[in-house]
Amino acid sequence: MAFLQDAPQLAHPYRSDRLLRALLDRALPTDRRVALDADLDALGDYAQMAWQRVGNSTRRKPVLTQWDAWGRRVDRIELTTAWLEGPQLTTRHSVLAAGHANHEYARLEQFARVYLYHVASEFYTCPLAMTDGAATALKASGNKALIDHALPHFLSREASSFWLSGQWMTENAGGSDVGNTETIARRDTDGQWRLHGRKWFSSAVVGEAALALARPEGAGEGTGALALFFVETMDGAQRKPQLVIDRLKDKLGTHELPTAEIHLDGLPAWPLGELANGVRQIAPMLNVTRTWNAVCAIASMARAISLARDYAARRESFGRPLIQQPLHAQTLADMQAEFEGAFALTFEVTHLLGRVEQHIAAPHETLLLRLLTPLAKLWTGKLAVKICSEVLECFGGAGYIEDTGLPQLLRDAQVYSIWEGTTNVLSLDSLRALAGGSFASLRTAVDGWLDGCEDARSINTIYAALDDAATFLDTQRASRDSLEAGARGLAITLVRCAAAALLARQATWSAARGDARPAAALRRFVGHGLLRLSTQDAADTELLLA
Ligand code: MFK
Repeated sequence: MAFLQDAPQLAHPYRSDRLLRALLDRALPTDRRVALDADLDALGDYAQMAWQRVGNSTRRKPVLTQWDAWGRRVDRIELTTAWLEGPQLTTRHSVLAAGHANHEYARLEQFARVYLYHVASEFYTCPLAMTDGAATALKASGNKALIDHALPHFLSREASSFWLSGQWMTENAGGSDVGNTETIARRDTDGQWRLHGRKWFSSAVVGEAALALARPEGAGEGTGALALFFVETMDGAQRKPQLVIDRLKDKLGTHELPTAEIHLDGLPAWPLGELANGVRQIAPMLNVTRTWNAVCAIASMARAISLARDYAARRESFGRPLIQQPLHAQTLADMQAEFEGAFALTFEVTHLLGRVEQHIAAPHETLLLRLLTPLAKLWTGKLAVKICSEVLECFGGAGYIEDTGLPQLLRDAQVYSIWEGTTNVLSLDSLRALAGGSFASLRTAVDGWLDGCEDARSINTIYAALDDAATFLDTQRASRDSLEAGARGLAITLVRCAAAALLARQATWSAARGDARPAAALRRFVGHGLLRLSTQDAADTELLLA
């Protein structure tokens, strides 16, 4: 019998995830930790089932049928099985509702669920993120009528009353520069606002509602003149005729996600607040969806690394299992350390978000959250691509073959650095946060995270990198152009410092319980270096682009 290689097996994503378990053990009070266990276990079961199911089926994309047999416009979208299961599964396990519970750990517990569910969800998490963001922006708006009307649906624990919400922001002319939005809000003779325009990326078009940016007719130009509106998309079981789906996008990855181009032809709309400053009003939504982005990115890394580790133990070459080959082992360990840093950082953001939302955060924590949110998003987005690419290589040729299920990991990972703002947009956003004084907050937080840490070398490296970043910020401030040119390097340096300090906190806690692995992750992560500052010559940049 010729040799046949065993496929990688997916270890139970919750029961076998020592990182998640240790984080929850450290961060949660015992009663909360115990209460959470059943949901996480069930979502881990679902993830394992979904991985096996996908391996036995031909993947399928959603299908848009625009016209019925008799010529009526129907814009019907057939979804994949995981998408059809989404509403039942996520309401049963309170994936959204848990995040809006009234306690400090609400967001941490919610995102532990998201982390376990995401890959199996086939990016159903994308419209869930939008819905969570819409719920958050609605609450921030204080618009009681809309809150009473929509929030119970967005946060429902019953699939039958659950609504998905979209976020309709991106347009052809707008892109990242949302101030170029062309959609117009016009009042009809009854005084009802109606939206007219074209939205270029809608990943929740199968939902029941959306928050949309539009320019009230006659308002000025730019971001400040935009207003934020709530819309509903359905008339009973039918999509409203003023919402037309032009086509589904043909994307590099996230194939199961029905991302659509739509146009609005007088869709009724209700302003959330004042008829201006819509970007300011949608910002709470952006910060929540960016947190989802980071959590989904680390979930993809966790999946990729888990499969690579399993395979390394099964696959023998050159006389021993791959995991015993020194260079392969080092490659896996290097990835693991980077992943652990990203994991620690991302879950700290979720905990901070919960603290800020519950109004129990110290002032420095509020500023810190404002800084760490774009940093977590931009860093995990890039790291997911790097890790998923490396993992494919760990499988050799098999990693390049579609029906192993592995190439999809890389294709899907590429979305994280684009979805909800590119790396550069987020780097510039981190400058906004730094202008608000968040650097000092980061230093204060790092002091706390390093409390009790006995790894002097790591401590010194973290503080030295923070000092260099502070000097960089001071010297570059004189020129906005050079500050912006260096924003990505600065952002990644700061986020690596924060992640290292958080690894140190976990290492201190785990060492006291006899687990030496987090300390190894800290040493390895710091060993990869923290500084990524870039002071490239602007004249050279010009020459290189000429
Ligand atoms: C899952 C698979 C998905 C399928 C594929 C998807 C592919 C991607 C599809 C997409 O389109 S995803 C959406 C991507 N787009 C974005 O995320 C938007 C990117 N652009 C930005 O983030 C800009 O920074 C932003 C539009 C938010 C602001 O740009 P501006 O025009 O320069 O606005 P400005 O004047 O700086 O900010 C306006 C206000 O918002 C200011 O407040 P004030 O009015 O009080 O001064 C800002 O401080 C505030 N603000 C901006 N960003 C904020 C914020 N406040 C809090 N948090 C933030 N992050």
